[in-house]
Amino acid sequence: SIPQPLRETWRKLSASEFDGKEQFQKEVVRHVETTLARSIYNCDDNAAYSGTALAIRDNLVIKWNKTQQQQTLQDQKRVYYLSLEFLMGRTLDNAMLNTGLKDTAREGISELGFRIEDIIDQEHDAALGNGGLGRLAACFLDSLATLNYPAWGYGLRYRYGIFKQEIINGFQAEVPDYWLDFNPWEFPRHDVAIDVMFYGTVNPGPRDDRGNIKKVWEGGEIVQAIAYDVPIPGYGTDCTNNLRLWSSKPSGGEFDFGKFNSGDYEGSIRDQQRAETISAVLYPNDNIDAGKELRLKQQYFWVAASLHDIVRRFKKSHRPWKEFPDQVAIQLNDTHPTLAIVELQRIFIDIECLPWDEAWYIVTRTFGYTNHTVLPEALEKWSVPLVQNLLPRHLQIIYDINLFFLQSVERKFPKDRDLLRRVSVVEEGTPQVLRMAYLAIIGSHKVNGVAELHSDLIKATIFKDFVDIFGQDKFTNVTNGITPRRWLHQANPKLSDLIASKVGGYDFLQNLTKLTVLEKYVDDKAFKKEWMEIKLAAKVKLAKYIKDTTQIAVNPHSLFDIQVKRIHEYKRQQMNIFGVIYRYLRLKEMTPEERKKQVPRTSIFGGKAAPGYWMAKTIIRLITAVGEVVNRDEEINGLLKVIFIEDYNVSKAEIIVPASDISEHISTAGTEASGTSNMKFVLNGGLIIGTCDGANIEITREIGEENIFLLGNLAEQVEDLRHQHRFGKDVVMDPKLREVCDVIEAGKFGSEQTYSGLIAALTTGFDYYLVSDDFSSYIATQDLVDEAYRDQDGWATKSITSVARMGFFSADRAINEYAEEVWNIEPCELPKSGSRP
Ligand code: KOT
Repeated sequence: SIPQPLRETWRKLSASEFDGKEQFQKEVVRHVETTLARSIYNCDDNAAYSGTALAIRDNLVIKWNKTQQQQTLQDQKRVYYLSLEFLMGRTLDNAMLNTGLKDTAREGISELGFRIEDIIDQEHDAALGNGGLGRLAACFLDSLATLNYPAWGYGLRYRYGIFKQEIINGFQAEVPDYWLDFNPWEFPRHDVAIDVMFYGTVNPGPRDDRGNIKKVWEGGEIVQAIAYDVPIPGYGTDCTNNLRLWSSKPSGGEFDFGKFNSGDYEGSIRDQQRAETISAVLYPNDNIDAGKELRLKQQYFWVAASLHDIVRRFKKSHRPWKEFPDQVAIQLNDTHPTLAIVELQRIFIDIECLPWDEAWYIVTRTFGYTNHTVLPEALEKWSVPLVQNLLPRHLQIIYDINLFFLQSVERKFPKDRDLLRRVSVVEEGTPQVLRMAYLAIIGSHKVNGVAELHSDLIKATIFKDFVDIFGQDKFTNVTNGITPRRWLHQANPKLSDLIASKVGGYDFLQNLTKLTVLEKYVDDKAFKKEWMEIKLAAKVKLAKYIKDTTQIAVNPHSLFDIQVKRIHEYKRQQMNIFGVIYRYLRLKEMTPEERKKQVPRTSIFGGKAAPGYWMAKTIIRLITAVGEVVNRDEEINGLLKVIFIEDYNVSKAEIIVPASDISEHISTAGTEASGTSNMKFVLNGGLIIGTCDGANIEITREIGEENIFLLGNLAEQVEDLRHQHRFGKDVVMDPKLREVCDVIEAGKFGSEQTYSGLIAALTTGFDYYLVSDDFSSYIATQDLVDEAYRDQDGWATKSITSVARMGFFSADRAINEYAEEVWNIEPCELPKSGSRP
């Protein structure tokens, strides 16, 4: 260890955080002039962003180092959150708010000739995720740090995040998202390099201590994982956790010098590229399993590197292996990291030479598994030949895990052959496939769904047999949450300030149930007025954004009806746009006098379709085509506008979410596990129209039925309805929907051939998502929305009451539930430095 005098010298020289405006400015200018080698003469917004980010980063890094030292010293149990996706969005604004430096930065930067908003706007989103699952991981990191939990995230450092969406001639086109040009928020750790092997063979090796012949996996291809660390600051605390992202490169340097020197320059480059391909690109699928080899490689690469890192850290403490689950909790964000279970078992039995049972006991106490979907097409299944080839030793271990599991089932339920077939990790067929969700359940001590209905559904349907086998206690619910720091304070500072002025400061951002105080003000005229003015200002801001990007003018006084999320048939954007068409047809029939009485509406859509998902792309095309017709129809005269916002992402959500009057969460009942944008919209004073699905149900329970517009069939009716569509005689389509289909087929929105798939899904496709069953209820409920909106005072009451009752949906609450029920971890307090707005 380090001698005392040396320690003293270091302590004296230790970097310290800047304090106050002048020091901040000095740091910005220093970074602009030295780190960036620019000057006052060529410091544009982008350089000012870089300088500001680097200055803020310096403070962040100091807190980060202290936190990591403190956590190492305390040596408590840590949680490792394994997620293939972290949809972080922008960092600078969040870092300033969480560290309490925003006001300092705003003033400081303005004296240097810049507007903080313009600078914040320079940052490229970190878009390493598809949608809800990845954004949840990001919200959870924010809460873990805010609540001082010792926690690390582990993910992949994709060179390309989710593609950028362009709308060309009304259709989606995908453009690569190269985001790493300048990323001040990551720190390469070239010293943390881990070799990961693929392919190869399993051969008998020497005997171990107990005389068993060891299995040696060897001769494979080796790829190196390089760690890139990202600091994750908590709000109102110095706790700054770590997100470690792995990047792939060939092992043994730039390229194979053997090949290079023998003249095979191309070959050596090819090897390099093959290795780098692993972390090159995020798979752009949400709620779909594509089953590609490169994806399996990504999964193993990331899982192997992360576990190696975790095990190495544990070994430094020289504790016995049986204490591993007292030090380490690993949460699997869906089944994507399920190989971690197998890899840890492999490390224990093949490398650390633990007996199987002892190893398996430790493994199963370490892992927790969160399920995010019941959609059959999203449940991961890996082809056995693929796994055999890429990870031969892991396949053997999976077979053994499965064998011992099936033996235990056989003991508990003797002679139930069908049960064994149903719960086996290996699904028979050609080829055989591995059911990763089953492996995740068998290897974990807790399995959770993400909203009450969803958790009940998985127990009653896809995992029913496992509840019978393992008992109820293994299965639990942790309803999702969102971070109020980003989704209220950062996205909607005016609303946050107004709330703070009534509930006694900004404490509510760390204790969201304090919002209940707002209910006292529902009858306060002045408060209500301010509340609605803030909503209007947010709508004006969005209207400006729409004007700037689409050239279409929308009326901020119209009802803003927003549906932004991944485009998917189960989320039913098609029902929304059919409803818009229906509304358009009614408006066209009206006399000018009748039209004057209508509530003007702006229907706003946004979201990406998976590149290979034709139906989703067709839905986008229909939305843009309806916009082309409706927006330029002078007879309609602004009573209806249809907008598709290109390239929906986190930073755009921060503009869109505060601006809704109503947002749509209208998935077929039982299909949306939770949804989290529903929570974001309500927290910002928007009402919702939605089905009895996912977290909508709990939102209704919290805010009251009178404050939400519910529609459609219930989850328990879905199976029957589907059966009727398939086998019922003379099923006639809802006449309102028929009318809509007719105008589409008559070519009102361009060639009817473009939409033939969409129409066929409703007819010959047996309407799997039950659009025709819910359409009439949807239309009727939209009429109720119009009616309610006419009464602006009543609307304001609903809006305020809803926000007041949203405390439950803080990600802090969700994280505390995981900490207590799943991870068994305690916070690691750091000395606190001041409170902040
Ligand atoms: C599944 C497979 C691949 C990629 C993504 C998924 C996925 C995404 N599964 N569920 N989600 C969403 O997760 C959110 C967070 O829990 C939920 O709110 C949402 O309902 C899921 O669709």
